[in-house]
Amino acid sequence: ITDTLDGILPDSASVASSIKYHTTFTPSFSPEKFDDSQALYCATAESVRDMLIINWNATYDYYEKVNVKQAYYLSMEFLQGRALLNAIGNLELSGAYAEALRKLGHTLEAVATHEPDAALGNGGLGRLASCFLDSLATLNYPAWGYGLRYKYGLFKQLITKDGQEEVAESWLEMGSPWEIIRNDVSYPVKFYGKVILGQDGRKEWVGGEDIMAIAYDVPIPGYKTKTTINLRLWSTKVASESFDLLAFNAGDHAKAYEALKKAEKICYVLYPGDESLEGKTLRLKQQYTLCSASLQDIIARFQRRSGELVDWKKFPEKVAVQMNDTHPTLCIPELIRILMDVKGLSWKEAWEITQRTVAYTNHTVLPEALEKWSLNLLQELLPRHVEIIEMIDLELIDTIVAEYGTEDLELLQQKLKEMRILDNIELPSSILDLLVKSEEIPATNSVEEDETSDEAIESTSEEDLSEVEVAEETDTIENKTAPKFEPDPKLPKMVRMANLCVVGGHAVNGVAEIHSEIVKNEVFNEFYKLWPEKFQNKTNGVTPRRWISFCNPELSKIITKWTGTEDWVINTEKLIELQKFADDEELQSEWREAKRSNKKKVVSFLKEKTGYLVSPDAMFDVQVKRIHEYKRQLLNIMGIVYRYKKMKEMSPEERKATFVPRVCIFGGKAFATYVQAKRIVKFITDVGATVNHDPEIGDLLKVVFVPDYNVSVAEVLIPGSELSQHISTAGMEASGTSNMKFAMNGCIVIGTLDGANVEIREEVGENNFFLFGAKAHEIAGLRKERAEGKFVPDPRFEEVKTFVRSGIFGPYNYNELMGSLEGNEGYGRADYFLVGKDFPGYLECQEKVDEAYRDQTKWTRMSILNTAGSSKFSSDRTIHQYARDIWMLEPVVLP
Ligand code: 26R
Repeated sequence: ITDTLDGILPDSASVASSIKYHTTFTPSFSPEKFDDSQALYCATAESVRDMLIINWNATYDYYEKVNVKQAYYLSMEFLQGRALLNAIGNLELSGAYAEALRKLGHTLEAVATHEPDAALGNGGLGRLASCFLDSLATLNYPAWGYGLRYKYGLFKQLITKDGQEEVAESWLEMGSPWEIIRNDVSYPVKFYGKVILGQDGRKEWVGGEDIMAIAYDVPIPGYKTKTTINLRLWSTKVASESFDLLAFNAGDHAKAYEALKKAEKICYVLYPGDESLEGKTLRLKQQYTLCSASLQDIIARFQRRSGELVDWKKFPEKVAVQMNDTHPTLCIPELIRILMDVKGLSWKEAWEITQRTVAYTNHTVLPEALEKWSLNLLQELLPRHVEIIEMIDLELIDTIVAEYGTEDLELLQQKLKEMRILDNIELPSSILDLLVKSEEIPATNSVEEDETSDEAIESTSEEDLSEVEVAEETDTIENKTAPKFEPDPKLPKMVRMANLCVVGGHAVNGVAEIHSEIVKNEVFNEFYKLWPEKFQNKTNGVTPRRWISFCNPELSKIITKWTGTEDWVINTEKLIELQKFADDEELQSEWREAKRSNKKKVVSFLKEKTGYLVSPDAMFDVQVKRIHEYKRQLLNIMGIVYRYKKMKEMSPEERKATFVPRVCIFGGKAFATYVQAKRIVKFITDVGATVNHDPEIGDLLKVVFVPDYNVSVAEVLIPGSELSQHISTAGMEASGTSNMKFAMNGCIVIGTLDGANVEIREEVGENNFFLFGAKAHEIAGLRKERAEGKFVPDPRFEEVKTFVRSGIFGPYNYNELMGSLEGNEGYGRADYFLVGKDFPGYLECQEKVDEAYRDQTKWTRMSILNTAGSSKFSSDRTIHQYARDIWMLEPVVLP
């Protein structure tokens, strides 16, 4: 294996001897288990790790030596999945490893299945981060990921008779061969305490609670390159001085243990429940730990590489920090804090450096997912950061006042209300003074106004306030001279993290064209008007290594044959070549054969996981993604119920003539406290239980819910799917990334004009995409129409709801679920997601799908054209754009 040091790829004999070496000398399992393929997995992984370490070190040393500019991708989620086949594939050692294991009496595929998924993420955002790391390494960009090393990844989903149940997933139980603990890389992270004025007039944050963050490095190999970058994950432990040895020795073990637990629990789970104050505090501690440890590390590296002369102004020339959504927003005040309080820079210098360094990606426009933190909680936990956030807010207020002037105070008030970082928090008195003076009102009045501006506001009673409101409504002249820039004491004081990101960063991007338009024109429109140059689009992408080459070797072989090169794995433009052969009979038959073979793998997989045996002759129709109302799994299952009902009404002959046999596959996790999503899971499994056991239906329709959907399940399902559903209410799915993976693997999308669907349809051609549904710009009007009672549902929709309510799918009460699709009082938002509105269009579109599938030549052509048209959706393209437009980063190839 050490041959790798000289750039020589080991052959199968040296691979086999390395594996044997590790079965003996890597003591993470007992020797009597030599033959166990679990143990063999560990030894195989260890032998791969050796090579990764060699390449990791070479990459790191070179970056140190030439002092490169580095990008840092900060993310609360990395959804890595399994690493073994990916690493072996990237190292171009698939052949050698397969052969070595064969000699040892095993297969590489079987050995690989012993690896637990590293599920340190929820869904799209986390998987995107992992695809980005693969592209960064492959394209030789000096970049690192920073995240948290959660002890329990995302929960494991069990499907029981009650629907979804969650159990802890302890992915580290067997240890992870892919991580390297760095006991020498650790940083203190502080919470609580207070701010004092220290020496040199600098602010100092003292007291409070200290923990330590320790680095675990996960090597990320690039494809066909020596470049191996780093995913640095922080784990937390007690700072040794916080361990109460005195108490422990006095026998008060519980007390001594307290600090220990407090520190360690920060990295227990991803997204701990945040309904309680404890939960909220824990989440904030997680976010701050990620930001603080990563920035201390980045700054230490910058300083070390700078040598004797540290020029802080050069920091943005050496460092780019990308915030993956708002979760790492605290980077902004943390960087400023370190630069000012620790390094002694001025506010102006620190603020400028920070803005030039950080950038923000938005991944959702759902209002409930736009993070806000309570000012009180932040104040308590991070007092110095709140001071800094107040300074940033003040800068912003100045900008807004400069932009809109003080002529029209109502306009100004409205702008401040919409844009400020601090929500529902009094304006600083200096600004209030200015506003009052600008109105040239009598001095006496001005004094009064001044008094109410600060502390006095807190004591304003509710009656006073309602008077104010009345006065405002009447819009009198007095009102114009004394507008109320006062907070509402009934509402909590909050910090809007997204606003902080937009103000504190030099770039803001959405993740698909339509989403970036919504970001500019709706969500952050006020900021867009102020700084149009900050706003960008970076359409998401996925790595073609994991998502075609490694998960679909059969299709890959065909692609290589027909494009005449393996280059498409790194240069997906080559896929376009396939267009020429879309009607070629030979390609068509090879293409169908590969799909069929992948479908057979899905058949055995489903049998093993669910007990259902499905026919590979049926169309495989798949919707796998997080369960969410906006993603409309309900629309899909309501369509299936309609299909089932129609089948039941027909004679066997008519049934066969009308419908193409389908296997409808669902998968996805519902957030543990998301009641409506869990009802949807239950509903799907109940429909499956009825339909799948109906002898009249047989293979014409099967409905299967795959439990515990994750990256490795996706790697089996996607290559074996034919139709894939991306049917969110238009305007609500920021991008979607599995839609890209499906298209690459020759699955045809049925979808709305939402997220990246829009661009996929453009690329693969509208004839090769099944489109339906309301458009994003129509949604608001449609919701209004509904609210006014003007919406008349399609009789087929009413028919399905009645059918469901009849109890045909078992004793569970579906009233609430069906009610959410109506305007019923008490059921909330009156089909907010417009399932009823899009239902008829969806049914008609599904009829077209059946029709297309009957003509297998036509279908195969569509399938080929999907793969051929998916070249844009490689994360390599996305990463090049980030590097060029946001990070100003150049590739660095190791000598
Ligand atoms: C902390 C909490 C408020 C929270 C909100 C939202 C935590 C996590 C999320 C996940 C969101 C941001 C997410 O995963 N968004 C998805 O990002 C993908 C990658 O850009 C998109 O493809 C996908 O459309 C979007 O939903």
